[in-house]
Amino acid sequence: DEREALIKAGEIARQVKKEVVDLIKPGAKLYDIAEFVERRIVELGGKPAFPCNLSINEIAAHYTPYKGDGTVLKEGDYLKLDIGVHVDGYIADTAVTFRVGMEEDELMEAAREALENAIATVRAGVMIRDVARAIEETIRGKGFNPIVNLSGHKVERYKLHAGVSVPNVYREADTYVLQEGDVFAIEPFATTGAGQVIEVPPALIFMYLRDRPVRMLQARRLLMHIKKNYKTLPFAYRWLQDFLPEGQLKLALAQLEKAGAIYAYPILREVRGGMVAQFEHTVIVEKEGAYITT
Ligand code: MET
Repeated sequence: DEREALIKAGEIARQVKKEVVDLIKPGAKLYDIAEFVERRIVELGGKPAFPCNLSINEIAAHYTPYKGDGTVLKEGDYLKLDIGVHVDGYIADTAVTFRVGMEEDELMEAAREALENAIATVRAGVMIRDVARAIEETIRGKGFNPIVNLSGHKVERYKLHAGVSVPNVYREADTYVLQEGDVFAIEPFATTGAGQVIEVPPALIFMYLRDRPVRMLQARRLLMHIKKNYKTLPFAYRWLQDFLPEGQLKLALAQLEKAGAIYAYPILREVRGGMVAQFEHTVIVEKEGAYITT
């Protein structure tokens, strides 16, 4: 059933997080890490719910390598590894931050403790703003800034972002009351910067939105391929690099985006270039607490 699939997806995510630790070292290629993560997810009986996100330093989220990407880890880098697994559409979304070749520092600790404190507030009947307050107070209490325009999110079957957000800051208006059985991805982001992200090109991650007419034959073929293979979940540019040659692929994706058939996720960078740390778990809301699936 539903809960079983959520739990299985979470177990796979947890296992892959454990295995990937050995790959995180200076000189490692982001491409190899992403391919390892996604291959292991499949070998363990799941599917990627979204491309393995590997975002370094001031990049907060939504970077995923492409074929030919030469990016390597350097000692001291803050690497956010954000993993998504689904089993029959039931999603586990989890993230950790590594400091390459170094121990956890206070910035990472702020994000990690914010996640712990946020989860400690979760139970049916609690308002989102109370979860958000725990995040904000923990991060500010350690002298860092929460990122105001990033948030956790409700998760539903084949829907990674199901409408309700869990911000990193307290806002009076966030009065949604957690319901027993709700699934939420909670993901505090702490930064040494101003606490805001901006979108920067290129987009390396996309998501199917709706069927739209497009002129280019290859774009129509691509849209059918995307819909069939990834449904309504985000997919990587990398996953399509064998489907079409680079020039055609870029043109087709641009046309599909312009037509409103797909959504493009640009890379998210801290506005002042501050370092960013993130920790994330997926939880099922219960009467007396939270069941952490990841
Ligand atoms: N887990 C991240 C998020 O929820 C990345 C998904 S891929 C766009 O936004």
